[in-house]
Amino acid sequence: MLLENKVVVVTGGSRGIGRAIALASAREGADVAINYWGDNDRSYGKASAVESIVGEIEALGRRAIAVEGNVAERDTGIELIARTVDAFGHVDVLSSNAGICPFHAFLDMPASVYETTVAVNLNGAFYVTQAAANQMKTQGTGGAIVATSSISALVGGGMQTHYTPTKAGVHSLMQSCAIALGPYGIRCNSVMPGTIATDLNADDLSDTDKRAYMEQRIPLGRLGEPDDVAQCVVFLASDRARYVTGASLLVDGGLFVNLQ
Ligand code: RM4
Repeated sequence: MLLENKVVVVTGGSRGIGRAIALASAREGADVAINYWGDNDRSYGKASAVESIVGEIEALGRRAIAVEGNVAERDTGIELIARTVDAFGHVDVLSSNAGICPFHAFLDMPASVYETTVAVNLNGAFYVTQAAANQMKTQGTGGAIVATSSISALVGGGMQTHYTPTKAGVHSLMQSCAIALGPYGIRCNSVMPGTIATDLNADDLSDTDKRAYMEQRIPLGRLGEPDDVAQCVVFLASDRARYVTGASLLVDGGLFVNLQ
């Protein structure tokens, strides 16, 4: 078990990639604290997304708590870590995963769309990372922080002018935190998912031409699945990556390198 008896905190952990990270962590022996913001997703049957992910983790014999909060607000990260320590006694891993991508044209983008995307994706990552790192420093036994950046940290999107800078910022945040936190034995890395089929891009990919275009651009021939990313997060969080910090791992089926 790669995360035996570890305590893993996952922001945006009730759906999409975050849900897969929470489940993969539990399968590898971790107890999990899930942050979420809003719980109106009924695609998991009668139970809400939060109820169902907590139930799935507990069915694996691991413990789970769910803490609601908007990561864009600094106190959310502080409260999330405090609730985790209250429940499980310590924090070993942070998956800073929460993010939004409301596709929108650049020229008429309202300030609210831009500012909310920056607040959730970048400010949120900063605040939660800071809260987790302070707890890990206090514990004195190191830790691992894995942020969900994106292929979009490296390349652009015409409908993502607000979004791609935040993912580049998350990538850079991990690089700088690797330096700042290395002395405490805290490793900081990012994953860079390509096009992963989640509710984040369900509307965008409901355009069958767009979906077909993306699929044919990917050398492995398929869109990614949330667990494709979660497995890489588990690796970076685990002791197998004990000498890896400040790194980023593309999880994109070869999309980034595929010019022709
Ligand atoms: C990713 C990448 C994908 C998009 C999602 C929402 O960073 O840009 O193509 O579908 O964001």
